[in-house]
Amino acid sequence: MQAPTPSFDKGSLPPTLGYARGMSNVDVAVLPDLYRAHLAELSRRTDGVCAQQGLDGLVVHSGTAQKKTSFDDQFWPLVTTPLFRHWLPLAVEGCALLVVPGQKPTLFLNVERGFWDGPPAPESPHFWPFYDVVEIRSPADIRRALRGKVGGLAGVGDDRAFLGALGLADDRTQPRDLLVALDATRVTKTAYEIFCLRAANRRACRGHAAVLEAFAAGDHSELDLHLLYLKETAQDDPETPYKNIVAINEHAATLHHVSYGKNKIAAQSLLLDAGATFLGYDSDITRTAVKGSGAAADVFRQLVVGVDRLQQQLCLQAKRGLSYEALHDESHRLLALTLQETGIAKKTASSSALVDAGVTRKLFPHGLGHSLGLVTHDVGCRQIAPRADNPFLRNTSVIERDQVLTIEPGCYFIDSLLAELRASAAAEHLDWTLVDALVPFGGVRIEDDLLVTDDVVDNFTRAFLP
Ligand SMILES: [Mn+2]
Repeated sequence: MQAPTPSFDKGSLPPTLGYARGMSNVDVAVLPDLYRAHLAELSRRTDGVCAQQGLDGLVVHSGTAQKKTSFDDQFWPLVTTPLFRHWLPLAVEGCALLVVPGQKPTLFLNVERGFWDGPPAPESPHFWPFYDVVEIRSPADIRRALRGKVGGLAGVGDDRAFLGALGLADDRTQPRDLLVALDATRVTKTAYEIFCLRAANRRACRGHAAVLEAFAAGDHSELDLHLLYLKETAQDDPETPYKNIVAINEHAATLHHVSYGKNKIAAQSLLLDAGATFLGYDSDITRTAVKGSGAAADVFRQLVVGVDRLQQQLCLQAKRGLSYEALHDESHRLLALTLQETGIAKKTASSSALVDAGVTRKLFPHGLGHSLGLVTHDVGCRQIAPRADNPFLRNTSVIERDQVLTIEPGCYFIDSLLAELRASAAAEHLDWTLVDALVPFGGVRIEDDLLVTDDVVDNFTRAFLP
């Protein structure tokens, strides 16, 4: 085996990987064994895909940094493709992995460096011994190393030009059937992946706890809370798995509110949807907090408690054999009950009428959740489209053991959707004076990440955060 370039420290594994401030570090002594077993399982699954697709092997591209605009020389931070990250947590552009059934995988490691910048060091060196490393400086070097023997290979990644430069035929770069089959290999998680996803939860929960504490203690700007979260989780903004959603008051009705206000304001409610990564695996967590007094604040607080309770009920129901879409439907039934309890729905409206008339879907317009792993919204569980009344549902699979899922019901007061509701026959079911009083609170979402096991559901998030 050729040694990796000296710019990468191959050194021995540190006893712990420390991230979040104020909490004990993650013990990583188990990583090499977990990773060995992960690679064996990943190889087994990939071999199956190659056999099914009639391929001799795969070339997996790491990624190419994207320019922000052609008028400048600034680049977006590199995000490696999940196809590559499934194998190893190395964030270097222009690398490729050659995977051939029965052989040790070859890592074509791009060592071409200018003097302006350099690649980030891997978070952990545990993966190096499992690859034959060949140093390259361009796709042409890979093409030479393959010596034209690419007939039976297919290439996957973001960048068709890169794959084409390896000599792969057009119909062997990014074949759709192959990508769908590879997505499916990410649906159930290995013990290594479960370890990483749990650690990513632990890291994010520290940030959530700090932001919720600060929110309760005083007034802040959304930007202040965003920066506090980054500091507490030791993440730079581009390193988070998705842009933090930090929404005070009515901003919580904007489902992806990421344009943080810079002024300190008197807050009544806060919705924080923020995650963290661990060795390339994501967490995705949402909490909603309320403070202040008054009749409307009391009802909103009751709504937060109600959504939190139904969310925990749904987590307990996420068992193998159930279709995720049925669980999504169940979330609407439970939300209707909460609308009755809080008085948002009139006593004359039955819970089934609230669902059938579309009231719950105007107040909770997004899907119940999604598969989680190397990508925050992983796609392998949405191989078939949802029903027409669940257009944004990202998981239509049957729940199975070793899936990692989010459960994230919500209830929002979104101007455009309230206008549609007010103009419809279903308007009679709601107490509009109360709804109008709740608009300044924006909305509520509660989201946990959980692992489906044989019996009990393993909730990663609640282990670290109430
Ligand atoms: Mn989510």
